[in-house]
Parts: sequence; structure tokens; C-alpha cells
Amino acid sequence: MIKIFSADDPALEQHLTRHPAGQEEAAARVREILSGVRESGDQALCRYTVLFDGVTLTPGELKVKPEEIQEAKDRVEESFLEDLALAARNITAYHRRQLSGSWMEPDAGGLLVGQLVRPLSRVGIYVPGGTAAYPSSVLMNALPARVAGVKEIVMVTPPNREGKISPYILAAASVAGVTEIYRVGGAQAIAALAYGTQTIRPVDKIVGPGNLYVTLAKQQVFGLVDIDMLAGPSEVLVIADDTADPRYVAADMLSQAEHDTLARVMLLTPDRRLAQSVREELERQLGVLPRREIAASSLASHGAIILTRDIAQAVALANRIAPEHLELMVREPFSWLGRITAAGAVFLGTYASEPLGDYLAGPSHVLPTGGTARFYSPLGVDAFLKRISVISCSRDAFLKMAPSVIRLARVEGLDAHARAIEVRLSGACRGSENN
Ligand code: HSO
Ligand code: ZN
Repeated sequence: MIKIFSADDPALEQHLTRHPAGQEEAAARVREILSGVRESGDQALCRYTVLFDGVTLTPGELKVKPEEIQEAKDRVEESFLEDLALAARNITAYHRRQLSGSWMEPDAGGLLVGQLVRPLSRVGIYVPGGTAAYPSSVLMNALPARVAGVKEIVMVTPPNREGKISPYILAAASVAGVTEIYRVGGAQAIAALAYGTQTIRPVDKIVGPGNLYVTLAKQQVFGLVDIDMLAGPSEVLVIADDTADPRYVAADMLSQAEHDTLARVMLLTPDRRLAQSVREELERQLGVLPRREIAASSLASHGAIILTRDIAQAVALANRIAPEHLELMVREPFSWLGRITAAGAVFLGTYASEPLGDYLAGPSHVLPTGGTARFYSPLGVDAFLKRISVISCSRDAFLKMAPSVIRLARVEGLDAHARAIEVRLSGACRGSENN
């Protein structure tokens, strides 16, 4: 069962440190798969699909046809489509608020600088197969890209043994405005998106969670294409005081523990009684969970209940841990918000339960994990936008800046740079036109 620590227990540090397993072998295998796809394209994709997914496809069958998508939408429950539509509305509205525009500003001296903001042209979204194929994640990855103005959104996902993709995933892709879908997964799918094959054109950026092979493949193609942050196991850290209901605290902790045996769930509280009753609630609620084995293993090996002096100490510790999800189930939760410096998403109050954020509230549920919230932000519109700097200047502004540029260039030993300015100085002295 979950262990209880005190905040200054030296064993706590050790318990919170992750020990990454040796990945060299997997990385070498991934390297082979990437070069296989780079050399033989579709043929390699089909070869690896037989090997890893146990299904034989021809290159012509890689791309999912519009009929299959329509069929999927006809098959899923009407209520599911309505829920997707509601989620899509909230996610879209939230991300629209993140859009920032191009700007250009002349100064009084005639120097004009600015930036153009442009969407990426083509992005790839990886969707894992099996039980980790979440329709919600399709929305959370694709909609920020849509809002950013990305024209081509390509989804890749492994087929099941019948060569099919879950109708829930296909329906979500359709709602999210995905423009192409391919039934291919694993490192080979990442290779196809990065290098291109006969049927899959390469993309500019690859996002979406995956298993170790997918993650290593993304790492290896980074630079040729951009990637999102590397997703780790889910986390929730709850800060609670004596006003919190232990049933709610335990339920929220289990909601993340059921994701993965490696998931990390924590409760930080100054209240010893609450700590004890949350522990009992966890035990009780685990009993009825279909995924209790996963959740129990997560609680036992990565979970922690930490007793703090007060809420201020809990907040300070939470900032150091920088959890993916932070719940504040304390009196006046908003009064603590100003002190939060590192978390993927903050949930305030009794009713802001983490799954609301997973599905419906609006912010993307693709969030930094493993302490990377110290420097990463949630997936958002900016992940699919880039900036182009703009510079122009008048003759007067040029004349004013020229001597400094020439001196700086000469200090760097770059004579041609200096001359590019000097040649204009003589032109400018002859009185050539103004721009
Ligand atoms: N909580 C997960 C996302 C998710 N939950 C998808 C349900 N479906 C990210 O940590
Ligand atoms: Zn979740």
C-alpha cells in the first residue's frame, strides 16, 4: 500500500527519484527500424507491421479511407459524438485565447522590426494502440494544431490484428479535423512521418505520446523534424487540509494511478487524520476498480503521502516536485495560486477533479511530467506556430547604425560583413534613394 512519509524524512528524496532503466538496446533497435524505413519506405512499414502488430497490409491499405471513417462515426454511440463535440468546443475556445498575432513596429529613427507568426504546414500526431488509445488525446493534440492554423494534420496509429483502428479513435480524429490517417504504429510510424515514404509525406513536427520505442524514435528524429516534449507516466499531487473530503482525494489519486504502474500520485497534507483516512479510502476504492492491479502497483511503488508542517511547506515541496497535475483541496485555494511556480495544470477546490481536465475543461491534457514542468509548458497553440523576424530600415536609420555594425564586424574578423555596410555608406553619401 501507499507509504506515509514526513516531509523531512531522508528516505523521501530517494523514493521520489526515478531510476531510468538501461535503454541502449531499445535505442539500437529503434535506430535499425528508422534506417529500414528510410531505405525501403512503405515496404519496410508493411514488414514491421507484420512483425509488431501481427497483421499483413499492402502499402495501398496503409491509408484509412473516408468510408472507414464514416463507418466508425455511424458505429459509435450518439452520446459519444455529442461528448466529443462539447469537448472540442471547450478545447478550441481555450486555445483560441492563446493565439498571438504578427506585429511590426517602426521606431522614431526609421528602424522597423517585427515578427510574422506562421503555422507549421504539416504535423503528425501519434496515437498509441491497445488500451492506451484515448480519443480524448486525439482532441488534445490535434485541436491546438487546428487553432494554430495547421493545414495538414496527419494521424498515425497501429492497427489491431484485423488491420482495423478503433472507431472511437477514428471518430475523434474526424471531429478534431485530422486530415489524413495511416494505420501504422511504433518506431516505424515515427520514421515514416520524419523521412516520408511512397504513401506518407514527411511532416514538420511530431506530437503525441507513445511507448518506449516511439519515444526513442522521436528523440532520434528530432532535428530533422521538431517533436513535442517527451511524455512520461501520469502524475497527480494533491495538497489538502482538514476541509478536504478523503473520498474525493483518494478518488482523484486513483484516477491517475490507474493509467500506469509507473504513474505517480501524491498527497501532501499537514493533517495526520486526513492522511490516515485517505489511505483507508484508497484501499477501499481500489477494491472496486477494474484496473486495480495497475493502480495498486502504482500506489505501492511510486505513490506517497507526505506529512508537512503546514500548507506553505506543502506548496514549496510541490513546486520542487513540479507535478503534471496539482490539486489544491484546501480552504481558499485561490489564495495559494500566487505561490505556485511549477506544475503542468492546477486544479482548485473541491469540484475541480483532475478528470475534468483530462476530458472537458479546455486546456490540453498533454502536460509536462517528471519534473519538467520546471521548464516546459502544456501543449498549446504555440507548439504549432513559428515566428519569422522582420527587419527594415530607412537610410537615416542605416547611417546611424552603420559605424557600430562595422566595428562589431571587424572585432569578429568578418570583413565582408563590414564591407556590406561600407558599400552602402558610399552609396548613401552619393545620395541614393531612401529605401
Ligand atoms: N491524464 C492523462 C491523460 C488522459 N486521461 C487521457 C484520460 N485519458 C495525462 O496525464
Ligand atoms: Zn488521465
